[in-house]
Amino acid sequence: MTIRPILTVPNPILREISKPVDAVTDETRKLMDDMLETMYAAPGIGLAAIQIGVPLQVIVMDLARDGEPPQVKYFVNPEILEDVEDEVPYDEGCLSVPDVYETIDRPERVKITYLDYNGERVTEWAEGLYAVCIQHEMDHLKGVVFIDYLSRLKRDRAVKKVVKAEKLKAAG
Ligand code: K1U
Ligand code: ZN
Repeated sequence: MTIRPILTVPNPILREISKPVDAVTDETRKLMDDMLETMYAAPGIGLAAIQIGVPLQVIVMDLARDGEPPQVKYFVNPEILEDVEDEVPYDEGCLSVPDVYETIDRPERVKITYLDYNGERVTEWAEGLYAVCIQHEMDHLKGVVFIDYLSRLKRDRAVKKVVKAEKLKAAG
């Protein structure tokens, strides 16, 4: 498994629309393995393929808390079938916008369908952090980053903060 670099804003690749995967093959599984390794190394609780520069509809997630056994989930070609009207706020972060956390409102429950690691179809309701995270990750597949829900002022500040931090990192 390989840890791959995570793209950060304002990299235009993060704005690309991800394409559906034709079939879940060993190549797709290798991508998912690399994504999981990359997500754990970051560390994070979710990752979309476009965040490592691959424009395919693939997401990995592990919502286990410290000390809990892993709860790894893989999503290929996920779709939202239904959501509820009620929205809940959550303080979201994003590995592509490091060290920025902002409160975003999203539907509290969503019914999703996707192919898993073995290419089997799964259809289920997601709620709580699972609902927040899958909606955040599925936004990435549409080229949407969570700061897009903020005011222009807050969004610009967030991007500037990331660019400055990246410059400092590059300078050593
Ligand atoms: O960049 C990403 O898409 C991953 C992102 C997922 C996410 C977090 C919170 C709300 C919605 C979506 C992250 O993983 S940010 C890092 C993070 O939340 C975290 C990191 C270490 C421990 C616990 C959480
Ligand atoms: Zn993100």
